[in-house]
Amino acid sequence: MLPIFVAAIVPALAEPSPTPDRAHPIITEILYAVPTGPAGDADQDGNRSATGDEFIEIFNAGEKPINLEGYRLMDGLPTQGKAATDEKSHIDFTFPKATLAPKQTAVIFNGFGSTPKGEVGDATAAKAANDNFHGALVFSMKCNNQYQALSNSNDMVVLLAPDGTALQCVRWDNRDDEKREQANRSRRDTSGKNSDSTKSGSKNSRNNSRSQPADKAAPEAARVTQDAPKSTGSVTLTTIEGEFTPHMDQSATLFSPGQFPAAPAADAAKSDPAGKASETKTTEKPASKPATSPR
Ligand SMILES: [Ca+2]
Ligand SMILES: [Ca+2]
Repeated sequence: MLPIFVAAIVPALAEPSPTPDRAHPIITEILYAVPTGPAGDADQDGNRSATGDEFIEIFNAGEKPINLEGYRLMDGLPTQGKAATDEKSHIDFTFPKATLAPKQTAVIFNGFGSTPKGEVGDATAAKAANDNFHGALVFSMKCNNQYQALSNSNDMVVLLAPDGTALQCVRWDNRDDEKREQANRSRRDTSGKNSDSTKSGSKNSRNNSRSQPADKAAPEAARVTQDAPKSTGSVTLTTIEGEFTPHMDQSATLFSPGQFPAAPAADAAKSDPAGKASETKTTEKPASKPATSPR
């Protein structure tokens, strides 16, 4: 009897899931475009940094603790024979051993030139839950140059399982149609002159992820690929099954690192660190990036 039973349920289990797998962490919020002024101080270190305050939030939506060791966040996928980390401009963070409890979040800050408030782990070791961020496990990627950041106009974040499976890709493209077409034309010209896609997939490809076959490509390879909108604060899921929306639309605050789901708009002002950040008297540092940077 058992073999028949198993045969009957296997096809159902093999159906592809349209939503992220709860056995793994799920990307629930991304701050890729840090707001200007003191309100952009997402990591609560007293300074707003266009790069350092960027963050990615993941969430354990399942019923069991998840060991984060070996999970990896990247801003693209490695291609055959070439890691996406060849360039110093890429985001690439692999988690150390750390237990993410059910319903707990982890917040991974860019960390360039900044140190998030409270207990902060890094790629070598986790620290205790951080009460400044709703009890999240907080990490710093300790990015060491201003170009190691998420593009405000066109980029992606990919979460990989310890076995290398691309679990979830969240991408955005805020270029207008003309700029996108220009970039695609330029890419086609480049690839016409140079058939080695690994070479053409260098700096140029960072701005062409939708159609670029090189190191920033292949969001289609992820089990789940989601499009995120343009946003003046972070982009966030409202539910695990939902879509990414501007955080402001969800709770009238710019971001809520460590809190998922975001508080409803009525509660947001008293519970959200973004609200506190906007009241904190901080001196805004000029953006650390050149004015021409699209990030
Ligand atoms: Ca950015
Ligand atoms: Ca900061």
